[in-house]
Amino acid sequence: MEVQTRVDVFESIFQVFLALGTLVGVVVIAYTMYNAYKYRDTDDAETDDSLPTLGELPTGGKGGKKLFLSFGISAIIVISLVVWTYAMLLYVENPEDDFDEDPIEIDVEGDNFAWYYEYENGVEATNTMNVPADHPVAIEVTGGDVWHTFGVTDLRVKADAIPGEYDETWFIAEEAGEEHEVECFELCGDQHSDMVGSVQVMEEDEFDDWLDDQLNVDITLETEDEEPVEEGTYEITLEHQEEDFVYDEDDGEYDNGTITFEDIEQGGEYELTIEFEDDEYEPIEDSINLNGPENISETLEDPDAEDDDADDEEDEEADDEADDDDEDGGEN
Ligand SMILES: [Cu+2]
Repeated sequence: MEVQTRVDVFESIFQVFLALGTLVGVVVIAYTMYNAYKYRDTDDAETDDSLPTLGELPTGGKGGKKLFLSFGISAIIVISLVVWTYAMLLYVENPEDDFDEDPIEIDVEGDNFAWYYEYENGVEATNTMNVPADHPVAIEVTGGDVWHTFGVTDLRVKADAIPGEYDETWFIAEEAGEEHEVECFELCGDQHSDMVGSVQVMEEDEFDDWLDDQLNVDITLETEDEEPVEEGTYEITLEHQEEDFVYDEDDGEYDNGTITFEDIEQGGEYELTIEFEDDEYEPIEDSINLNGPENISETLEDPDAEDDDADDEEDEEADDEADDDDEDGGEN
């Protein structure tokens, strides 16, 4: 069975109710008009026995059969509608068993009039959410400051974004290349109406490439004179702080002073260490937060030049003091 999207579900509920409502309306209005015409005022009213008169009890009920039949049919229609609609809504609430592929999961946070998204691999995005076409997307929505509501009318998505609470919902965007507007559906402050974003639908391959490309790191190494470091070898390690992901390289060589990691699978907080052959430079230890393409630049220090550094720092402090004096002078 073809997986139904939220749009399909709500569309069919709407169509069925519209069709039945129209049918009942047409029957009731037509029968009313028919009787109004049939019993219209003509001049021979006094002589016509078939006209109803005031206070006359209805006849021809066939011992309640007519009444029973009309109530019965109404009850069957109403109960079927309730059962069918309820089944459709149960599917909307809990569709996972019907999906033929695992949904991609995205955490959504509404905060300070903007929307923040985080994908399973730790990639983060703001306001624009990229999703693959024709693939279920499961979202978990929360709020950072006040009550917001994540809403995408085109996709029939509406989920409260409340601090400390997590509202789960899902959607399927069918057409690649389409863009659906995200709005805040909860009056949340003076920039409420600017709290907009979009859902960008991509081909599945395109989406996978995009997501992989988000975790590229370029590390540029420079000397203190801001010259790129081109020679020598190094050992580099990127280690995830919470999970078991380690990326490393021994005997690495620079490409234009840059070290590139392209195959990182998980974003998050990493500890970066670089050691240089023969202690040519001071080892580097840094922590970096990876949640998108990252360009990091590290300045290498010559271990023999430590004394010079100390002098430099003193010089800088002296400069700062001189600057402060200037500013004070300016204000007065
Ligand atoms: Cu809001």
